[in-house]
Amino acid sequence: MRASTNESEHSRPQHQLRASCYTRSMITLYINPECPFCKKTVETARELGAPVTLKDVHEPGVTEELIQLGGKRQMPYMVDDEDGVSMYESDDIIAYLHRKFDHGT
Ligand SMILES: N[C@@H](CCC(=O)N[C@@H](CS)C(=O)NCC(=O)O)C(=O)O
Repeated sequence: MRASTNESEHSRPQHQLRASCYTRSMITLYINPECPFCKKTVETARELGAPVTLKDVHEPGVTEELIQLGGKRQMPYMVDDEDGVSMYESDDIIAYLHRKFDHGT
């Protein structure tokens, strides 16, 4: 018996299709890749096929940009240019991404 019909194989093309609906990224996530709060936020964005641009605070100028936009040095921080929404707090960002991109359930 072959294990060729598992869930992940079938769901992958759907994610790709969803991601391809967008011509450009409108969500920016300011992250530190080692930060567990950032990791779970990025993972959710990937699972949902959300069009996200990641900005790593280790890169020159990114921390300054984050503080200028949000007012403090804390990661993750999300900016949604399309809807004019921005926020700190990983759980709030994850809930927001689900509301905006999880059309499956
Ligand atoms: N409650 C916040 C906690 C976020 C947090 O503690 N982030 C840490 C990195 S893991 C941070 O921003 N530290 C400040 C710094 O690295 O300068 C969340 O869930 O997003």
